[in-house]
Amino acid sequence: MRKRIAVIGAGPSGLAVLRAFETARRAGVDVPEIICFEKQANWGGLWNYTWRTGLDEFGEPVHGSMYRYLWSNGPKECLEFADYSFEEHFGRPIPSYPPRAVLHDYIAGRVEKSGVRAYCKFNHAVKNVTFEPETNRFAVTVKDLVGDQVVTEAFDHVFVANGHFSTPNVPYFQGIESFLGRVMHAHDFRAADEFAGKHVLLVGSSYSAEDIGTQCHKYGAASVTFSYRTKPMGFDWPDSFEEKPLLEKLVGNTAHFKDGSTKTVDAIVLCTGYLNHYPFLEDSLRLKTRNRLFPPNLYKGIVFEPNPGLFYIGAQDQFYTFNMFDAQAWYARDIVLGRIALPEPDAMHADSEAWTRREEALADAEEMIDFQTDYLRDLLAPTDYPFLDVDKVAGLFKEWEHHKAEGILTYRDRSYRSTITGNMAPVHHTPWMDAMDDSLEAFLRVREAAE
Ligand code: FAD
Ligand code: NA7
Repeated sequence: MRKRIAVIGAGPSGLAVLRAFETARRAGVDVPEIICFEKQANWGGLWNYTWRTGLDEFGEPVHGSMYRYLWSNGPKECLEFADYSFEEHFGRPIPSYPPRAVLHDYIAGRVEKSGVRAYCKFNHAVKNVTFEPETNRFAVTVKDLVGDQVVTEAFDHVFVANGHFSTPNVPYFQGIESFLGRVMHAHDFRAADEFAGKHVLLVGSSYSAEDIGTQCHKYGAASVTFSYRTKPMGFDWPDSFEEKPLLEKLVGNTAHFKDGSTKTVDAIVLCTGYLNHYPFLEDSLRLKTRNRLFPPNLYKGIVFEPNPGLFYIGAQDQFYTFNMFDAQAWYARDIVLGRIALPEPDAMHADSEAWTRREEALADAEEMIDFQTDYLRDLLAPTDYPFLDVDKVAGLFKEWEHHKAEGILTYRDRSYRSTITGNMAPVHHTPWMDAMDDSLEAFLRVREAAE
């Protein structure tokens, strides 16, 4: 009987899986039947922007955490697919930091061209996954949101690709319930315009705080205050920014910080990260981890050791994104196709433990980049994924870190060389701080006019 695979989610991770199997199928390999269940109406995951927050039109939790005016926070050359360059998609080199719509177009273009839409069931939310030892198969229960029907089907493998930057981690701060202003988590942030003229407090000191803070500044916030738990971001911020230790309490609209200082603010955005959240998996199948570069009990960062028929794609914290999901998808595909043999459980665990131990000792961003680069190298070696020069990509990541340190408001004006085509990206026509229109048309059209 032909094997059946369920993929949960059609974001970049799920789409990588579809692309991996389709590439093998087109090369004449007999591949399993694949169904990708996606709860949104289209693919692209977080890159598929939604204005909604809270619950969607079907009462499902809104997946999207992306906001208007979001421009890539890393060079596109670091995430470029080895089998589909930006130049192939757009017909020419484009600048290094595209806005969200441009990246969505790129992700979608590759899968549209490879014809994998037929494998996707949109508006289908996975509700429950259990494992049946008698049949060695998974029972996947899915709700057709439009048809309002719930169906359970059997699969030999499940690929969990539901993303882990969607379910907010929301800590409590004393007095927050009495704060007379907007309080939200980054997950619900949609546009910085509402904060023009306002004093904004952002709790957290990672990517979301950094980017939402600079967005608020770009769109006219009166001041931006960050509050960190562990350490400040330490960028050379403009005068209207400050970094404070952890928020202790709110008294009315005044925030009190651990060092005894205070700041009266109009709005609070909790940039306190996300939970790896798999509410549809039975306990024995559920990965339990915080956001980290190597979650425990995942052989090669993908195979769920307690049940190796189950794969997780994109479950780790990410420097690398789209091309890492490809590397994972190709590796997992080759396990399913019998091209890569899984070792005994003890050997799998020893391997993943060595990675988690190494991760725990990482001291700074450069070491983290090297760590994830080595991880990719390990995954890529045994598969036929087209050559990806990870050493060059690692070099670009380090350049990017330096460029951010040199200017947190100007790093997006930089250009990098594609490791796939060898071509240098052109400089964008407008400095990022002045580029208020984030549409694909503006990004590409104005560029033409400027040529
Ligand atoms: P997602 O993109 O989250 O996709 C998961 C998919 O699973 C979604 O379509 C969702 O609807 C679906 N799904 C979830 N639950 C179910 C269910 N029960 N049933 C069916 N379908 C389900 N990365 C970069 O490379 N550059 C950036 O600039 C960048 N910016 C970011 C900005 C923000 C605000 C965030 C939150 C992340 C950013 N990222 C960025 C990282 C991002 O995680 C990846 O780029 C990528 O989107 C991850 O892909 P994914 O497929 O793993 O997850
Ligand atoms: P991250 O990178 O997981 O960072 C979460 C941040 O939230 C980090 O600074 C944490 O501080 C902070 N945090 C978490 N819990 C608390 C509490 N209880 N109190 C104070 N601060 C807290 O998530 P992001 O949303 O920034 O980024 C995720 C993705 O979105 C990323 O890919 C981006 O590109 C966009 P810590 O440093 O651990 O002390």
